[in-house]
Amino acid sequence: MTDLQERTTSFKDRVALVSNSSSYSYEVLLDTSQAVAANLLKGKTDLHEARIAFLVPPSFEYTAVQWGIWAAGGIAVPLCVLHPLPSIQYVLEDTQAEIVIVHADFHKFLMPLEKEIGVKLVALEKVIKTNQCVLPQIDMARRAMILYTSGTTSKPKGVVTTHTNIEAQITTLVNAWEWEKDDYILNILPLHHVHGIINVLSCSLWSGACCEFLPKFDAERVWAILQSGRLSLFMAVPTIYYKLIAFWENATITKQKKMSEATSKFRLMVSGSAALPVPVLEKWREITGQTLLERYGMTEIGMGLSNSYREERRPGYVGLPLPGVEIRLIDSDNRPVGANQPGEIQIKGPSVFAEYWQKEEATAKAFTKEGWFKTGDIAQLNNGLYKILGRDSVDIIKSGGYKISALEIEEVLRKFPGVDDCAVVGLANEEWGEVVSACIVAKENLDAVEISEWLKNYLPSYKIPRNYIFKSDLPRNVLGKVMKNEVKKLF
Ligand code: MLC
Ligand code: AMP
Repeated sequence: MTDLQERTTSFKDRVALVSNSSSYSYEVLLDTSQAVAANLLKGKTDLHEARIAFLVPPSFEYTAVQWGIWAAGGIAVPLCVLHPLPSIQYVLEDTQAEIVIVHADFHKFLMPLEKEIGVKLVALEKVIKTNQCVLPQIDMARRAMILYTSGTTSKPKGVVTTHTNIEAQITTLVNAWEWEKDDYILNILPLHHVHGIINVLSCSLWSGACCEFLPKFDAERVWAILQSGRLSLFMAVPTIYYKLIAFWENATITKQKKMSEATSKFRLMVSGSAALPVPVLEKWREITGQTLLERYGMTEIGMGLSNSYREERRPGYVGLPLPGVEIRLIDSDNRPVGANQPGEIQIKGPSVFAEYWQKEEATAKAFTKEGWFKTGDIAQLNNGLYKILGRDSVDIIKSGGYKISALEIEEVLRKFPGVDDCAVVGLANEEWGEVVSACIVAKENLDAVEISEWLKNYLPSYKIPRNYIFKSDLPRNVLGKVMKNEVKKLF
């Protein structure tokens, strides 16, 4: 068992999860995850870091599978329920996962991959059925999870974290935000990224608290749950706060009053994964009385910087390093910068990931000689708190809290018949942070709707461009490189 699982033996009778209208105690979670482990081991003593992929919507079963893989000594590879087949195939091939645990809703969808790449589909019901065996001792230095993140390469990279990394990512937040066993949180985030997996689900379970799942965001349903009186915590990306505000604004005055009263009682509300626009923070404070705590994180590091739980939360700022996180800001000549000067955020500490899966060169490139992880984000220290200024790459887009590689979309777009060349950029937008937008050079007249429909075969909805323009050429510098900032101006 991992430390996370061991801890739960002290809260056995407490409710761990609320999922599909049922409650599950820590004891049931532990027993079911041990059954998953036994069903995966099938007589073996240890999975020895075999990659076990799973396509299961956010739920009790998702959690039991994740814990079961860990208990059996495997590496958990959560797949995204929104991804089309080619994106899933890429992850399965990259991790060389031999099996995928599949929820019944996705079985038919994944079936072609059994033939195509020889992966074995295992039905979720089979994996969670009662079973027992002696479980291996898990060394905390072992690899635990691979999450895929888009970056400055066209294909996403697998971010490998060990059990030690995960524990450090959890405990720093539990301490800083004073999680306790009486907390109750709603999870509305996807469970193939750290925000949902670590900040919400794992922190809750570490604390003996309760996590309720709502697998698909819906402003009306979220408002109903926020008003139920059972929640103490809420965490989301800025787009979700934007959408909740829009719903509140459209409600009657009587309903608005009820919503405001209920949310004013929360212990803590957190925003992250993308810059929180100050007007959104201010509006949320006006309607709920809650000053959102903004924090900064990344798949590779968990959370790095956070505004204070007890002291000043400065709008537009992300606060100070979390306990155990070392941070420095570095200029383009690799020298630390002083206060009020912009520099790249570099991070060190036990929460920083181990490696990009089977990408030695990319891993080496991501760290300095002294072992600092280079985030690519630019920040500055003003009056004692950090402010994020942006990123060093125009090829990374953040939309709805998802990190998206412009290069990945361009590579697919270039295959659309008639597309000669293209440049994908993120256009600033208060609701989405940035909106994916494509400038296309075409041999013939092309229809944007047709392009979007075709792209959906290869990319999830959040990566599909929402704006298109057609030009005879792309703006380039003297070296022939496309100037993305000029492309943005064309829209
Ligand atoms: C969807 N739509 C978009 C869009 N996504 N439009 C523009 N840009 C986008 N990115 C449109 C759809 O086409 C549709 O339009 C409508 O919005 C509803 O679509 P949906 O698919 O139902 O969207 P919804 O479920 O509302 O999604 C919004 C969301 C989602 C905010 C809930 O994006 C989300 O879950 N984001 C969280 C991502 C996350 O967890 N990131 C953390 C990464 S970890 P129409 O016209 O059909 O209505 C990380 C580290 C850290 O970053 O620091 O945390
Ligand atoms: P991901 O790779 O999906 O984990 O996204 C991590 C990236 O999200 C970081 O590198 C930042 O660019 C961005 N990010 C996360 N939190 C914040 C924040 N509070 N403000 C601005 N950007 C953020």
